[in-house]
Amino acid sequence: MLIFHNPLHARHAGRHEMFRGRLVPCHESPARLDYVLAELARRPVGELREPSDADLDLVRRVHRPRYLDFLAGAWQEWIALDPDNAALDILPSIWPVRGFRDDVLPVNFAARVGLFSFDTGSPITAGTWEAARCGAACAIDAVRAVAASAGPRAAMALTRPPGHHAGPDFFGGYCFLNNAAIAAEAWRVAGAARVAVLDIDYHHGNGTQTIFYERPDVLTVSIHGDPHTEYPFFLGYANEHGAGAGEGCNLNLPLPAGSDFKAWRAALAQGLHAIERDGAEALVVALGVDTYEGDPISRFTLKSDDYLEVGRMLAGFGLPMVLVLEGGYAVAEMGVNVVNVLDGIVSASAA
Ligand code: Q9C
Ligand code: ZN
Repeated sequence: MLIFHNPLHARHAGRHEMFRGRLVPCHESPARLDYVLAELARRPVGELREPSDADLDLVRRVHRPRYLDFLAGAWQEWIALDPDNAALDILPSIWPVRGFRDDVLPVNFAARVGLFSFDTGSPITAGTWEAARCGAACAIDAVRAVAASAGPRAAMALTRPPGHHAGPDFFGGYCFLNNAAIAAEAWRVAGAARVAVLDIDYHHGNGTQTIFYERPDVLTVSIHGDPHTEYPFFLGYANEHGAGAGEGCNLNLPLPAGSDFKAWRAALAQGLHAIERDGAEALVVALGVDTYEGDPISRFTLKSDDYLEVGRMLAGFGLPMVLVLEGGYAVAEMGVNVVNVLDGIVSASAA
């Protein structure tokens, strides 16, 4: 297995997210990826590679130019307001909710931070754009490797910040560029007629769903904590099936908080069955390991060994596959859980 990792990931290092009226340390930290790399050093289930530069034309097929321009320049604007801002994260303070216009582009910086965001948990820092751009490059290169005729059957984009909550022109949920969506788009451009995105992060992949909601060529499937009680609350319900030309091309499989591996595995089998019926030629897996029993912000109860079985089920499905790292906040256990998925894939493929 080829593993494209993001050497610039630590340039995105948020200090604080808002929780119940307080600024608390960010759950989404550089240490997360360092633990995965350390476990890969112990158990080399794949070959590590650095990505080339991101193909921004491809990124622009997923994200709107006005949003990319904002992300690329946000930090410079922030410190131009006040040089002392360099010691602080950018967080939003106002949003255009129902009744406001979202087609205007205010000059005011705080107004644009709010226009392009949906929560107070996703700080922009000095290196957020560079880290996110290099992460997108990992996703693109992973697809190009697998799509090549003599390529491997599976590759991984091992990166942070994660991506699946980021939409066409918004960030949130610790996500800025939607790496899984960019991977799916890269696969369409590389010639796959139909692509499926299977999102197994604990949280609904609202950004990915929104990006492809009206498109018939990309099936989006997400297994996640029921949004009646779980983040992101305002999308991810079972009755969201896609719209227009994309009607029938979105499947949400919400499970109650507290669900165990038995219930989760049944949902995975159902999701894979839907992908098989759809006729997708390629699979993008948005891999979050915040389904783990010890995750500090999530409420499923998967155990570390279960991730070996997850990998075997994905490999057994047989489609060419690119995995993209999403969430997982039990930082010290994160390496074992991610590498277990890869180990499961590699051992099943060798068998
Ligand atoms: N007090 C991903 O897993 N809210 N994002 C957490 C914790 C945000 C998760 C609140 C959760 C976002 C990629
Ligand atoms: Zn998550």
